[in-house]
Amino acid sequence: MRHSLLKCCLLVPLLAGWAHAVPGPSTLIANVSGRATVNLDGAWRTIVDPFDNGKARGFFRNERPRDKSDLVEYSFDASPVLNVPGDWNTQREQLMFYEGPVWYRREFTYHKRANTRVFVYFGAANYQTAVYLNGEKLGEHEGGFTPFNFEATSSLRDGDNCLVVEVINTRRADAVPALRFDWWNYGGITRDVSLVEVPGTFIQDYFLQLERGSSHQISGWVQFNGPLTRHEVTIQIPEAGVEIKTLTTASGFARLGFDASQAACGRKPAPKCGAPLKLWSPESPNLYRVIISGEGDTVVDQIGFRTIEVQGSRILLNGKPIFLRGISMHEEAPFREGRAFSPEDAQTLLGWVKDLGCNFVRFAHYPHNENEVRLADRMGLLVWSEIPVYWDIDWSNPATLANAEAQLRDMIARDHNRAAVILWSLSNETPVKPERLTFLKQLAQYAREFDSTRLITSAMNHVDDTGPNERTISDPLGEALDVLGLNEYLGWYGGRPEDADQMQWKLKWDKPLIVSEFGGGAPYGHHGDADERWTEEYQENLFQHQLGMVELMPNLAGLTPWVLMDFRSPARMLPAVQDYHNRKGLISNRGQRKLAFYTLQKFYKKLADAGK
Ligand code: GCB
Repeated sequence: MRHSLLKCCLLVPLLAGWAHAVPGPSTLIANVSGRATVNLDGAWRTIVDPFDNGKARGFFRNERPRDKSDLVEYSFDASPVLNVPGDWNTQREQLMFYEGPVWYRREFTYHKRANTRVFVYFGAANYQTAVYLNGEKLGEHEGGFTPFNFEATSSLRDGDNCLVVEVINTRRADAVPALRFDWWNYGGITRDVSLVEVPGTFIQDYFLQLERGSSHQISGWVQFNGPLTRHEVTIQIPEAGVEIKTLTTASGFARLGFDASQAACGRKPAPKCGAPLKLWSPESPNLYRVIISGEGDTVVDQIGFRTIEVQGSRILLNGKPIFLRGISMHEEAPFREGRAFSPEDAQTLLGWVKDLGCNFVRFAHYPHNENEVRLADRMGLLVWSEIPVYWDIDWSNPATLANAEAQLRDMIARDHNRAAVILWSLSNETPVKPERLTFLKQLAQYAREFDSTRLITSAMNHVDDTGPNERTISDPLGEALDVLGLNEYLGWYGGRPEDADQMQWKLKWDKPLIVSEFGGGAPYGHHGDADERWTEEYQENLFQHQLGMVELMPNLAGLTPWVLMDFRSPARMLPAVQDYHNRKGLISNRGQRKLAFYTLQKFYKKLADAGK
């Protein structure tokens, strides 16, 4: 669990030569939407700075000429605005292909309050961010899809304040992801920004989940932040009759463990004594109101309780085998294009996932915004969540490993109380070589230390041809995973769709298998013969043959075909067909459903009717 990792991170620098690059424990404040916040979204003044002059020239000071002879060679006041949240690429035509630094400025009025600490919280900014408040640097963050926060208490003024943020989306060989990936490199402050107000000592994070295999034993922890003394902490789950009190250690950490069905027993009155927990599942996504309080701070969350395990080739949800009827999706905005960020975007996208007949969704290829995960919790959609360790990256670089670990840590820290999330994915289509295996095994170990309750997976694409029409999944990474993910594009990147009818599959491990990708591209409305590339008929035919094949694959526990909706990609240049879009969506970026949508919908209905 995370706490043991806190200790191990402190020790690691002494033990390993590269350890200077290992990040410390997450500093994220959990459940920001459940706190007092001041929203800073809206129109921010912006300066596009392709040569990164702003650092040396002190843009973070937001200067104005003091008199008419003064030289100040920039002006936020006179510069155009960009909306936050939002990528810059789709807000200004000139910025569609831009990769580089952009400076953002937001002025706001704030009235300071006694005994209140204030943090500035970013849902995400792609990719590298530096944050300055009233000319003082609060901190830097790397990684385009995970949240971060910096304490602002001592730099905040009572009255007028000025927040300046530099965001750089330049790709780098040592970054995560690195130089090549098949999605648009949307830059900017892509998710909400807020000030979070908390008491001097506050509940920074908590983790409450059913123990693996138990329908009633809840375990976890609470971590306070503030002057280090022992605190009393109270956990209440009123609808389950739970009220537990415990003391933290001197470092503000409390480990929890209680039997939820027995928690009310011994109290008077005790109407819930012995009552089983109403477990969370896709059929009944039951969320409990959970109240955590101590030292004058209170946080309220909605938490579902369920177990997720592997038994041989099967995935068990609440002790029963489940087949994951899923789809992969990008965080791409429906209808308007660009990065999705809002509750409305989430409602549209996950509404389509539900219409397909899914009980599962793969958030590819990076952690998606919290609105999506929270909605999945309420809708009863199981989630695969992934970090952007994608294709080839700088496997031997300790800083790259530390970066991937920090993204993994913060993805888990943000969502570890969401019942919907059952799988943490470490990587997508990474090449088989020893340094990559060492890297990913290390990440697998970290993931299990951060969260021992969920399953670990990766989308692999390495297969061996082990006979005529026989392929074996034998990537050595499989050994480190709980669930194997396979991306295979038979009928699109090699062979014909009909070849799937003869193909036999073998696995090196007796573990559950999710076919995490297959598909083919077709712009909506482009019709022709089933053997004509880029037609809806080709895509439909490919899905028909793929579904026939995967149904017979050994250990098949789920599917997430590629992909829910068309998305922008710099790698997809074919004029009139792609126009810089990956067209493998079952739905176009304008919301039109292609023929293959109905093929998959019919297949999932058949499975659901058969009780799968
Ligand atoms: C893949 C990748 C995905 C691509 C997709 C494609 O294997 O995982 O990111 O977009 O194939 O369309 O080729």
